[in-house]
Amino acid sequence: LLRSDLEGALQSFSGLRMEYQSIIALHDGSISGREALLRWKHPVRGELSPAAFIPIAERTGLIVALGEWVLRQSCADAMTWRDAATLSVNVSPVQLQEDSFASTVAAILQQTNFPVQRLYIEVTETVFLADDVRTRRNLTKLRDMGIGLVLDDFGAGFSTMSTLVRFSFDRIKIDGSFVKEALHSEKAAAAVRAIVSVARDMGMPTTAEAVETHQQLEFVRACGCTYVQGFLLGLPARAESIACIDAAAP
Ligand code: G
Ligand code: G
Ligand code: MN
Ligand code: NA
Repeated sequence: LLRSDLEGALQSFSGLRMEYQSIIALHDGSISGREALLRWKHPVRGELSPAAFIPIAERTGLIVALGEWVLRQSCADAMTWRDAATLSVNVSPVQLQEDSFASTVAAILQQTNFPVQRLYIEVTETVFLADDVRTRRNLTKLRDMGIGLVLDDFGAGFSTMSTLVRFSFDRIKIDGSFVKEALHSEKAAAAVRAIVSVARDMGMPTTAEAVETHQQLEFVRACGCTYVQGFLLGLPARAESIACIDAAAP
């Protein structure tokens, strides 16, 4: 059911849109970048979270076309931003298994004219589950092109340290569950401190996500996180409203 609806949406890209959430640099409070988040307004079911339909898109292979649309739309939207914020795009492990993925990204950058050094690709550590040679090739190509690689949802999966040891990422995003629990759980707090410490020793900045309260913000600041993201600092917003905010700024 959802599958054929998604196929339909992909024919015309109707109901699909991107929203963008600010990524704030803690050292000066500026907007360092924005993460592109896919949204689908289903004609009957209403707004669906990507968590509800990305798995279907992955199983059916629709994620390849969908992911390409996401990248092209995000790069085109980011070209309208008045600031030089970076753009972070989530990419599925299935996309990375396509031989052509890196060259597709290169073509989209060329078509949209988006500067390669402002693009970050977020991957979860499950990309390494299959130990797939095409995945490694794609990631290496992306990094050689000058695209930043972010290890997303860090700490939520498994074999996390070996992922960090065996592949070079430019940034780590600490899974939101730790931030949520840190103020109530000394163990979760210790996990955040440990991740920041490992990342720093490996030369990588960290992003704390899902920051919803001032207390959480002060906690991740005290831990030494580099960037923060979350409802406290900015809700995901439509592309048009970002262009407006920028235009209104002095
Ligand atoms: O935006 P939200 O919190 O609802 O996202 C839920 C999940 O969907 C997150 O894990 C997020 O990384 C993922 N997601 C959001 N947008 C995209 C996208 O464009 N492509 C892929 N592959 N995943 C996305
Ligand atoms: O897995 P990934 O980090 O890509 O997922 C980002 C998801 O987190 C998006 O779906 C976004 O809507 C959601 N998100 C962003 N800020 C917050 C927040 O402050 N709290 C919660 N619970 N979710 C958030
Ligand atoms: Mn992400
Ligand atoms: Na995440």
